[in-house]
Amino acid sequence: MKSKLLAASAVALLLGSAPAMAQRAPAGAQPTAAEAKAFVQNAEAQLEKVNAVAARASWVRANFITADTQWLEAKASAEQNETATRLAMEAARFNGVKTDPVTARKLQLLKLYLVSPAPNRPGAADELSSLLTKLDSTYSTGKFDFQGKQITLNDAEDVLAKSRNPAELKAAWEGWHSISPVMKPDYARFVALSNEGAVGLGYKDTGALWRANYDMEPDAFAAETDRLWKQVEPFYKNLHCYVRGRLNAQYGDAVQPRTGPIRADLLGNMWAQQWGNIYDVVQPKGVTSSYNLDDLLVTKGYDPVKMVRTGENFYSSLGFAPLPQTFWERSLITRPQDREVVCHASAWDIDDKDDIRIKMCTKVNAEDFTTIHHELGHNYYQRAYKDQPVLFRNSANDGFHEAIGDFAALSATTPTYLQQIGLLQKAPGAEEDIPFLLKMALDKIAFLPFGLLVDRWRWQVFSGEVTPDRYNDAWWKLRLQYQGLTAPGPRPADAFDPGAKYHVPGNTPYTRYFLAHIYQFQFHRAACKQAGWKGPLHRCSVYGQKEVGERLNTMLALGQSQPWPETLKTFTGETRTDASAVAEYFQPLNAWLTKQNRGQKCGW
Ligand code: X8Z
Ligand code: ZN
Repeated sequence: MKSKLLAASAVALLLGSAPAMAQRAPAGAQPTAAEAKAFVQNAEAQLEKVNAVAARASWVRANFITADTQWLEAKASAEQNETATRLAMEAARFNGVKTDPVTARKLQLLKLYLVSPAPNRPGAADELSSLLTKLDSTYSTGKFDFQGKQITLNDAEDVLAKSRNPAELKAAWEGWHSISPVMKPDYARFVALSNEGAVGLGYKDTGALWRANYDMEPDAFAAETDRLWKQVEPFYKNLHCYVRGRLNAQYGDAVQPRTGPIRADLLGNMWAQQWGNIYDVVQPKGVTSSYNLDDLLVTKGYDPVKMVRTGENFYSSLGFAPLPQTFWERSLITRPQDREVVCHASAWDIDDKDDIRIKMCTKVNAEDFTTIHHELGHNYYQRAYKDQPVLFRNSANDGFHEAIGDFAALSATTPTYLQQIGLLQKAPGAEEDIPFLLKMALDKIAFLPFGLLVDRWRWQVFSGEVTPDRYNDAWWKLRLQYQGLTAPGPRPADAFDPGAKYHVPGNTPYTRYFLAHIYQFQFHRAACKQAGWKGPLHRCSVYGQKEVGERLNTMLALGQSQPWPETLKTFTGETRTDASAVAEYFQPLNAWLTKQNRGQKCGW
């Protein structure tokens, strides 16, 4: 299945079609460049057909989870998988043929089209698709008993964000993690099938297939992520050290010791991936923030639709056309009470024309204000590249797709902007830089190790280095190594904690978010420069900057038509992923944290 978080995939109907048969060369003869070109054209037409069905089946299942919609999605997605896998295999016929560069790139991308290609044998695609639909549905309908009531992930997330009672936090955390052990056998079976499919396409395993989609060798990409992590690790360690000290002050040694790892349920988020919700606990002593975006949204009477309208308005200010009427008619913006849905936020492109939608169970708070900008970023990207050929209708690499909306939110959460749109009476001055940057770092810097480790775990699982009996131990080894975290208590023998994070049962690669947390600052720095901004990076907002919008759209419209470094260059002038913009943005905070941590034994 293609990544549903961005676009519901394509499925090919192929009924009776004989793909590129007419152009096939006689046995033994080397196919020609013209035949290769005709083959990809035909392949794109087939993909478009299957996608049209799979996208709608996925949308319906995600908006109405029943046994029947799961059956329909699995069937459509199996057809899509079979088609794309068959086409990728057929493409091998043109290995070594000297084609034009566009055709060569498309042949390459055809092999990378699916997140998990199915093995090429009868029944395998059906089995793989059914497993994925079931895993995703199990996650999305997960509930557990909490204080005598059955609660959902949405409810549990509120507890994690707001409660300051460690026993309650632990219960909500452990409760949610009780929904995933049942997934483990299905996940192990899925890994085996997906690997078999990846090997059939010439990759070592599914992890290698995922790492192959960055215009470089898979091993070179893994090394790139190591290099980037080394760039940002010192900032994370500094933040970890400071936050641990404040948690110790709040909860005492018995709950959060002054040294060693942090207890994962104390950080305001179910996965401890963004820590902004505990700002009140860790805020700098003696400096108060004059505003709180959670409260402003509520007191100014924002509702979920108004939050989305506000997001749209930000993009319109950059010159992007308004969202289509169908966006408002077809999107799911709040959690329905009468049926089961996939609440994990996503952006959809149903027809590669203008049927773009979001699906999220929006709450009126700062986190979802940012998430709305994030999702809309996907939609504007999808719309920008819709006129590219099918195989180029994607972001430059998947990190770009995740970075666009976050880039917008970097401007759209500045006090200056909040004041411009009337949410905030008076924008604070430089005296509130540290509180502002700390809040941002709790989300953006805290995220980095998590963004890295989810796929570090999956890479090990797909390669066979970690077998099912070690799934959970390997997960916590990485949680400790990268994030410096520990579970709130001993884990049960059957625990499958990776399954309690959406993207694992949802089979969505995760390194993209790690990359996005670096790209968004590169984009922000470049955009602020284009806008002639001279002040500190964290105070810059590009709201209303049409020229920035135009240049952004130019980059987005390129889709995946060329190697991503060239695309990056069109907007930033840079050709490498580079965390120096992260460093620049957070420089004042990092210096402040270093001072706060003086005398502390940092690390774990
Ligand atoms: O999954 C998402 C988006 C949809 S692409 C809401 N994000 C990651 C997550 O929630 O784990 C955005 C930040 C990281
Ligand atoms: Zn996203």
